[in-house]
Amino acid sequence: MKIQTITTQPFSDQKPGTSGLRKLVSVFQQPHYLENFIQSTFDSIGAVQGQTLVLGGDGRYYNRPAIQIILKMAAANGVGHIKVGQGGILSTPATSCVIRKYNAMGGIVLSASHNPGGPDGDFGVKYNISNGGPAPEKVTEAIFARSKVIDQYKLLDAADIDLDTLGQSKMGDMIVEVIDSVEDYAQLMESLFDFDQIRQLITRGEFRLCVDSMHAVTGPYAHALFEKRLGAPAGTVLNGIPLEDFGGGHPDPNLVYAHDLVEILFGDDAPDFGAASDGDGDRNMILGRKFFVTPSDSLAVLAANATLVPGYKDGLAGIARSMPTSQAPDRVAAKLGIDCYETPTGWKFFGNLLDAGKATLCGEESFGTGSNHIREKDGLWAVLFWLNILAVKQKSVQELMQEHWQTYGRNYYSRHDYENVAIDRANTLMDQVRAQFPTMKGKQFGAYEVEYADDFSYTDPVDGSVSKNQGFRIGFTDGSRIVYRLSGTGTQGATLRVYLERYESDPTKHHFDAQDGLADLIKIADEIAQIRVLTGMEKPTVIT
Ligand code: VG1
Ligand code: CO
Repeated sequence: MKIQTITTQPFSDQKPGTSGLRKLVSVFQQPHYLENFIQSTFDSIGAVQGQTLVLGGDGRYYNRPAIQIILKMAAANGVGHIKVGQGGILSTPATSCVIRKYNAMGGIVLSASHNPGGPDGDFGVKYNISNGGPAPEKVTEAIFARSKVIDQYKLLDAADIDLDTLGQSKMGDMIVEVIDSVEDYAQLMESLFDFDQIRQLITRGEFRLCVDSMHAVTGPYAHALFEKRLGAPAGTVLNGIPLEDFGGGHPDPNLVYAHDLVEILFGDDAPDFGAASDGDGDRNMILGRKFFVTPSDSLAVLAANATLVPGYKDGLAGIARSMPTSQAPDRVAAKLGIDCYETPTGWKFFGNLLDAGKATLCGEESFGTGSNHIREKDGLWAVLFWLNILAVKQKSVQELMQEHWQTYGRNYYSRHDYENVAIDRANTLMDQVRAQFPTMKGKQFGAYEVEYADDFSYTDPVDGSVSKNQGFRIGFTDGSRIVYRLSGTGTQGATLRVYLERYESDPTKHHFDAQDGLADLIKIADEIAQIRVLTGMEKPTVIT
């Protein structure tokens, strides 16, 4: 078999965002586009010769052709062994699990996560390092730098691999091993949670659950875990077959896009528990009967009850949350006497804290929760964690949440997204907010007085690396906050994210809908940033 060296020209737009490189499928399908990015990756991660890599994706359109191309490039670049998920399927958390379990050098995940798929949808590529986590900024910057000057890539002239049959074969000198997509991950879950106790809860007939895989990657995992290993009735998993276009849906587990599940959980005769996950399986939404759990609260509840779960029975070293995530977990950390770290948005910033043993649980407001069991957020792990706690406590989701608020107070929280805003308008808006920083302190907005206004910058406590420009924070003297950020995962126009948070200690005021509880701050956010005027939008496109 012959190694071809193919001449190419750089593309200028291969800068990875919050989580890998995401573009329209049609962009990735341009000649040399995917190849350039993959070769830039191989050129930037250190010697790959003889190394083991993990490869898989969320099953979206272009997953299989991309895998065949990457296999041929890996073989041509001298990779020794590739573990690829059967049918090209590996969820993001499963990839992280496999990298760690087999001491691989790293892995490539083909996913644009919660972005829509299909020929007109998005595709994405992210590289994970040997700890199983997303490549840190110094690696993604090196890949981008390389992509700007690349002039050739290597490809083995070989036949496609059969991705559907388990087992090993050879491509040139490289071993290609098609692995069961679920097994390693399911074993890890069994090692962390009390499956017997969860099984008792969900098979005794009084407790019903419903898990929506949104026709994305978690289908096979959810079937294997909930229906096979835990004995939930067939039909517990909805939309459990991964489809290349996610059935035309938007695989984003929130109240807007997971509407099938929301209808069931808020309908008559609703089950006790509902959960959904995203395209690549790293996000989760938790619902009780007619009850929604805010992701920030979910992290706080898991932290407060962690010792009830076998994998965490010895307690937590610390908690980490992304900056825009509510401060509900901070209150739990304070009570437990452990540190709570505040990082920029994106899971890559948790890696060092987890590796250094400073944090055990991590979370983001964007429906992401995880722990030191892997180095990615993990949707089904969060669902199992909740079920394990409910099985021990014998309480409903709503009771558990309300008791939590009684103990810690409630952090009213919401995120308002304005999608597909013209990029220059979004930049103008951000510039105008930034221009107000010097005169903000002490300013009064209704009952709220500004305590600080800044552009969040993070110094990693482990390696000292500094990440600047991570979002604007306006903090008020009562602890309330408004945060403005532009998304780093969208592929069309700009997405403005406005994060709103207010703390309420009085238990008689914990029952409001979040939008009502935050009404004043929502107005102030518009007053400061002139959102309606500058975006031309009367209201957000998505509220979570
Ligand atoms: C969004 C979320 C962020 C998350 C990222 C990747 O990023 O806000 O919290 O880590 O998506 O999640 P942004 O830059 O668009 O706000 V996933 O499930 O797409 O890997
Ligand atoms: Co995701």
